[in-house]
Amino acid sequence: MILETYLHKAIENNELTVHYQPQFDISTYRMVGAEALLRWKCELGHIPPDEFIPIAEETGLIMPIGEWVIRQACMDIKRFKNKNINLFPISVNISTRQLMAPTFIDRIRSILLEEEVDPNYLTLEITESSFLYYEDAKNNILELRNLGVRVSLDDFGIGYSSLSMIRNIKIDELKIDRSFLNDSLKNNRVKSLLEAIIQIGKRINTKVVVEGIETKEQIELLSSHGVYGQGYFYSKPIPINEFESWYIETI
Ligand code: G
Ligand code: G
Ligand code: MN
Ligand code: NA
Repeated sequence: MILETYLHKAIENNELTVHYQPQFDISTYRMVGAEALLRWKCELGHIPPDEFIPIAEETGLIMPIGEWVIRQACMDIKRFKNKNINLFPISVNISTRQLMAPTFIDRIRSILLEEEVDPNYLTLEITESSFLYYEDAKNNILELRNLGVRVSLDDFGIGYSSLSMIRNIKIDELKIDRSFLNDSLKNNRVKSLLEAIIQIGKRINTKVVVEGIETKEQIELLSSHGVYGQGYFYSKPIPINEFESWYIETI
């Protein structure tokens, strides 16, 4: 597989970058956090994560690459701290294989110490597929939360056992998959379901982030629900320098 050959060299060739997409409190329009999203540009051009993340997962390259993203996010938090810029939590996507690695918790602890980052500013986004390995996932999530790191359940609602997960494990945040919002304006049943999921999050004191906000109409649908949102309506994922100038202007 040709991509794999290139991916092996991605870190040492400095081909990886992290883009940031801000998250907002929908009712107050305040920025409340950002999601780190990996980007890769090699000799073949820009390769989207949907193409290279699965390869990284199959080959095990997700271990060094995933760690590189976490460190990068922590370095960016530190950079904001050193410039006396108001801090906000940064969310990093974590593959199942990373979460399950026996060394994962230790690596996270070391990175936080080395980069002098308060664990409260790091959120790790996991998906329901991690729960195929229920016992290990549960223990690692518990340990992450004991460290002070926040845990978010990404793409919530499209897995096959969403409710059993939040029944058995305390999670800090639910990110409702963008398909729910997408269908809400054309399908009343989906809209009711979206509102009900938001209520579930609130009732169990879990932050709720609605993904894929693209229009004013969708904002209006959500504005009275006291949730957070993320999507192209606010901003697409952008490079750190662009993000920083934009953030400094808005606070
Ligand atoms: O940013 P974009 O929409 O292109 O991301 C596509 C997919 O790639 C999303 O599902 C996102 O969660 C995933 N992704 C982006 N960055 C990372 C990363 O650093 N690690 C992992 N495991 N997945 C990522
Ligand atoms: O799976 P995950 O939620 O991590 O995926 C995040 C992906 O969603 C990123 O690749 C990001 O580029 C993409 N994304 C962010 N905002 C929007 C949006 O408003 N609409 C669509 N279609 N995709 C979005
Ligand atoms: Mn995500
Ligand atoms: Na998602």
